[in-house]
Amino acid sequence: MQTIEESERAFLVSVERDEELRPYALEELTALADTAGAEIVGSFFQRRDKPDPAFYIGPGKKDELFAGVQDTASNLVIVDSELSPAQARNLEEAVQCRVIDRTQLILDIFAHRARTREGRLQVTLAQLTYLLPRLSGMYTKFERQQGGIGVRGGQGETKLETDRRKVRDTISDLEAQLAEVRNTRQQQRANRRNLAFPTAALVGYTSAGKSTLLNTLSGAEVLVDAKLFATLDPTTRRVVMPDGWAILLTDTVGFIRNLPTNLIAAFRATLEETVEADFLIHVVDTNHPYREVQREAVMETLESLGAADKPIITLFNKCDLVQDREALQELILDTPNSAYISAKTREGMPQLMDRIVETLKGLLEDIDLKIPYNRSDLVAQCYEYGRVLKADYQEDGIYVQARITRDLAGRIKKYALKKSTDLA
Ligand SMILES: Nc1nc2c(ncn2[C@@H]2O[C@H](COP(=O)(O)OP(=O)(O)OP(=O)(O)O)[C@@H](O)[C@H]2O)c(=O)[nH]1
Ligand SMILES: [Mg+2]
Repeated sequence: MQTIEESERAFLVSVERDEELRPYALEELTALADTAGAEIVGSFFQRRDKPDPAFYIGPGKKDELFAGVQDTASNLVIVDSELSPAQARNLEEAVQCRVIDRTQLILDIFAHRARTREGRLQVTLAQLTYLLPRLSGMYTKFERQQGGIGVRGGQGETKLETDRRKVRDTISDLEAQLAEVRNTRQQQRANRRNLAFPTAALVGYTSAGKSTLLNTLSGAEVLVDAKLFATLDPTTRRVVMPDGWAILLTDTVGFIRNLPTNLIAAFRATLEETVEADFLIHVVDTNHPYREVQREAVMETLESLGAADKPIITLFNKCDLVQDREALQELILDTPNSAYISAKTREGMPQLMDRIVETLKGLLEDIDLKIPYNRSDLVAQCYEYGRVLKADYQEDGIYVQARITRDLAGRIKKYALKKSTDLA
């Protein structure tokens, strides 16, 4: 299901309380619209405490907006927030052309980007969930007479009722399919957890450089793109630190300001990689003029996912673009557990490794074990999922001093000689 067609002439509309956000709001919306394939021919910004409940923009501005749309011969208006069905309808009447909102725009991009079955199911489900309460308003003269799923283009109540039922049926069907895919994924994750392997997730604003970093660290070939939301489906790679520590690192979908909550819900499964990780690596585009707005949006999203209290390493990426080294130093001093790096030039990789190792140590436990010879596989696991400080092969068993993940420690604690102590 695709909302935007190549080279539609789009006119952007943004309402913000904060005048200072004006250039950013429009720039980001431009990048999104451009990613979706629209041609941006004009824009309209209004400083306003709250969007108008009926029109989104102030009703007094309708004529001005209409003139702008006319002058630029636009055939599509893209609004920077999620619109209520009424706002969308009224705005369409006011500007006399099709109106879509930020959610539809992001969904459109996601629809293009989804590669895996789960990704595609999630996007379609999110699209239909978005569509369902809006069906009644969709039979306007501005609606395109085509549409991938056959729910558009009709007239009248009966058609509406049939369409609603069809959409609901499709939604249940998609949910059932997704449940199945999720089962498989959960199984895979459970298998991974069994290995008690430390896992980390790369999080950050879209285009911060997460995929570039994963590629740099692991030699993976993850799609890197200057466009937004290059990554939609998660990729996991094993990353080995120079002194033998290893983690499983997952690259996942980027966050964005005003990410609608139902979209977050739809991507819950994908984002579970983030929620389940032992720690997070927050990649920041250091040179971005609205870096702090982006950092805040990421932290808010993490909070809504219930992942904000995990250990976080903050990486100030793209430092190759920053001239002022002192400013970088200051950022590091101001931010706990942080480093500045360039995923591109590899600057700062040793510091990043240090941060990872330090964070790992915080996740590990010191443990003294006496392992019977018939369970020598556990010794191997200690080597693989932590650090073996000493292994002494005595007659009555293998005496092992190790620092291992809490998961593994929990599973083999019956072989512990004394109560384990947490590493400070
Ligand atoms: N100069 C510079 N550019 C970088 C660096 N890291 C990434 N980039 C560029 O930033 C853009 C976005 O990089 P990605 O790795 O795709 O970003 P991402 O965070 O994975 O983005 P999404 O998948 O969209 O969330 C690309 O054009 C990269 O080449 C860096 O350290 N320095
Ligand atoms: Mg990416």
